[in-house]
Amino acid sequence: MKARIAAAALTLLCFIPQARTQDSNLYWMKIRANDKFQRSVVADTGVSIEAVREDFVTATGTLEEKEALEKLGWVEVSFTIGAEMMAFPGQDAAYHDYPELTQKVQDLQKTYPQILKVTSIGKTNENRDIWALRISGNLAQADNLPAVIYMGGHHAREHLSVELPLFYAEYFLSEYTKGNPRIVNLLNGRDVHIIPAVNPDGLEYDISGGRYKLWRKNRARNSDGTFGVDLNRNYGYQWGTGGSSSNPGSDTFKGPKPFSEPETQAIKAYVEAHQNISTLLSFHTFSELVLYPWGHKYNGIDNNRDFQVHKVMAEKMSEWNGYQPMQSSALYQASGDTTDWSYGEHGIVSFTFELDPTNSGWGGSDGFYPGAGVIPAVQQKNLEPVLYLLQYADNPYRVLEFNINPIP
Ligand code: 0X9
Ligand code: ZN
Repeated sequence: MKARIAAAALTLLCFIPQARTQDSNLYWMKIRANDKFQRSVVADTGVSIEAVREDFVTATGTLEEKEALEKLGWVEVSFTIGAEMMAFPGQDAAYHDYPELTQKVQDLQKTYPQILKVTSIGKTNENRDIWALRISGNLAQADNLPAVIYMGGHHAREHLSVELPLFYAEYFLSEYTKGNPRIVNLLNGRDVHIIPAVNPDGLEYDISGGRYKLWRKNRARNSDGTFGVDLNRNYGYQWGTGGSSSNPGSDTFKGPKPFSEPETQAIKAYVEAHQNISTLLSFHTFSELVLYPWGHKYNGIDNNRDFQVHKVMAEKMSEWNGYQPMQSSALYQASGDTTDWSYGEHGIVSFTFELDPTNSGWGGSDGFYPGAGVIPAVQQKNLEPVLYLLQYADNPYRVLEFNINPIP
């Protein structure tokens, strides 16, 4: 028996994947496996085992993984998981999976071509487009207008963080078109960038098989056979200086080098190409916090004006959403996050929101899946902070004029 397992393992080890296939389908499989050793061989291919029975398992995996198992002759049944099976667990259907997000973005482009330009800013490991929406009342001149960038979905399981930027995109577009004077005035003088899902591979993996997986990272294939890099540890400012892991299997794996990942490379290139960006907001979940740099060290930002502008804006935004404002490292030290890089490298006034719920209300990891019922209220309570960052993008330091007492 052991010899057979060793042979099977060897066959798998010798299976050299062909050049990356364009097939990004996910496959459901019933796989013959009689004991824990055979199940480990199955798991080692990278498939996600969903159910274990006496003499078989069910699992989901990629074409490559399916082919590896077929070589062993262990696959009894397989079929492609269709779009409807990739969707969120039933009760959370209001959240957007990646096909729905793509459809939504394309629909918005068709409805609002005068004020919206949708682009793909890069491809993920699994060949998905990372969508960026650029919105302005003056798209032709947008490069010369003050700009803000909103992002969501760095972390796979933080689905609420995708629903906010997507909602604000539609809110801006529809309110502008309806003639809401506040939004018309703002958008005529601003350039808005929205990247609702930075990590679409992770998003899809987290919901694949109709069951949440508490997945955090992207879906990079690491050198040791594990999957995923923590995108919020992969940005290249003071990368790897604390609060991130060198172990590829860790949930906070920083990656083999700064900006090793297609997702962070795409954000880097996009921000560098839009030098007019002056304010940034990266949505995460959960804990109800408004965070600002630094994250990689306990000291505050040295430049007092820069420190003050972050502190004052964070405190102002907290009045609207009721979240707690604090320096990121006061939560915990972590290097390689988005906002340390965007402020440290580009001087962008940068915030991370940890959305609802609080730790106390839900406890444990349930907080990543608060249900669809919370979506509208969280979108509403964060609307004023979002508009505030848009309004002050022309010169965020204006907020200091009426907040800092003159030196006597
Ligand atoms: O750890 C993170 O990346 C963020 N929290 S989450 O639960 N969404 O994973 C917080 C990032 C804040 N930055 C630092 N603490 N450096
Ligand atoms: Zn997060």
